Amino acid sequence: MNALLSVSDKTGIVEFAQALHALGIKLLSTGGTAKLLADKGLPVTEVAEVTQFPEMLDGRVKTLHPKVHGGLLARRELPEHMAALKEHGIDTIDLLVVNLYPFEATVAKAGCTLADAIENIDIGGPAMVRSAAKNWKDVGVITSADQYDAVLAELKAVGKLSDKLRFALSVAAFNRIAQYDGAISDYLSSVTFEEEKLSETYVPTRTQFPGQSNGIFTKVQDLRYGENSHQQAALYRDLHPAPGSLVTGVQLQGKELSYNNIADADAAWECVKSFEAAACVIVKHANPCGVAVGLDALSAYSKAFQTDPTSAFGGIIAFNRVVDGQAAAQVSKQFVEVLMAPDFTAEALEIFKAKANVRLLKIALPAHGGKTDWERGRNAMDAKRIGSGLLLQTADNHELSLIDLKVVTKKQPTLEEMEDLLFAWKVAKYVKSNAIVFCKGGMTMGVGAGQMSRLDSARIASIKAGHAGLTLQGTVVASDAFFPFRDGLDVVVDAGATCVIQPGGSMRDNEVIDAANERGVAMVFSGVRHFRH
Ligand code: 93A
Repeated sequence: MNALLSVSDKTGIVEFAQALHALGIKLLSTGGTAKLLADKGLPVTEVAEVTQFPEMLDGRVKTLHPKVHGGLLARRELPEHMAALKEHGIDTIDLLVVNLYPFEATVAKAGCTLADAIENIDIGGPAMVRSAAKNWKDVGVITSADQYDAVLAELKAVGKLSDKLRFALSVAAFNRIAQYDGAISDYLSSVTFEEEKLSETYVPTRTQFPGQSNGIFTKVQDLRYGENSHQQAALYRDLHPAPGSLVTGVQLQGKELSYNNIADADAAWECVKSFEAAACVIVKHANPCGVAVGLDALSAYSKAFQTDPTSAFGGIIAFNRVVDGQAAAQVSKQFVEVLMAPDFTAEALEIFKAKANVRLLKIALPAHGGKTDWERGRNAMDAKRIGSGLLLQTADNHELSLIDLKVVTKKQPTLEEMEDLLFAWKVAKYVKSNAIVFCKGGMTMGVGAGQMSRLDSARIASIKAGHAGLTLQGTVVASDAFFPFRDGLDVVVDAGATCVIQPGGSMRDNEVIDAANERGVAMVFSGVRHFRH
């Protein structure tokens, strides 16, 4: 048996080669890899010796040779293939170990020149991987150090690889090549071509579309079904997920997450992680049905639950604080589908053990005070599938601060109201449009979501508050987009709101401001809209 080893990332390669050698497998290798193995005392033949052709063009041509590809591609069961190998003095290559030039890591470095990026496009490596993966019936192809153990285990046990493992390795190899080519195409498409600047030291300007690994996804798992049981589905994640995103979490217990669980969990998690104070978000059908901040997880949850106990049944709950025994005991009184938190105390875990179906997810929060959007765990892109197409946009990462607010009425909001306005505004961003969110004392008091008419969202929020036994007297209200007419404002003031936040920018802003003054309420403009469709 012959193995060809050609790796850029040399982690574990010496030990792996030693194990192959101990099994009597002959080692072939390219320049750098061969030198490392020879230095460790392993008998290794250089590919250049086999091809009788030196590595040339600064290593650009090392393995692109019929003696290599013939050895990889020949079908062992076809006598004419084997005769051709014999005629041309070619040995079979039965095991290929390749990892590619580090293109992704190179372009991820700040200040990477175009020349450096191009030089890190591997040609010979992927060519060999494709040859071996195509001929999976006869060749085992290893494209990651993670696979060394499984391959050695089979070789040691039965002296050869099973069809099953060779096929799995082939699939993994083609996935890796697709990912690699995706990274190259993604990078090159992001480069703004500036002819006048081209030189060896030119660091290209890159546009955001497509950018930074967007468009390159890896499959996490197949899901049992999609939004409905007749739909197939799988979960993919960005090649480089933002720190603190849902896909970086680990499931500690509970049934497998469903498609809808994941969609709702993401909505809850994205919302809860936007708060610095201890917060709890309860989501149903992709909309928050209770959000609150409090002194700790327990108090935030107790407030959030009050908003809409009926909808909270079977909800998806997210915390941005460690869930302790007290919070766990309270939460476990309700039926919950998924529970997310940065961590759970041992006491909390013990309580949930009795509820084996509850899916517990532990997700690290992104670091506060990160310098870049990335470090702060902000997602770069947002995508929506349309019939045979894809809508891409940068994610809605806008954050409002006090100085952005413009009071447009005679009445000024109180300090307390200002705080609630900012809270309500934050929540409204995560509610499907048209969104109307009543709040008071750091909790949602009524949420109207996803209606085609803003008026209906306002009415529904107020009806729901009534059902929950809450009064909207003295609440603040956030509207994710402007009121086109005064009627929407009248509905929320009739319901009890005394203070309103909305983007402003309507042709009839004056009519709405006059109405607010007439009704004696305060109104502030945020200057930004948060549609979420
Ligand atoms: O420059 S290449 O595109 N041309 C080749 O013919 C070739 N053959 C192997 N890159 C090539 N490789 C790559 O070299 C492998 O994919 C691997 O990443 C690397 C190992 O080189 P060395 O053994 O010299 O460190």
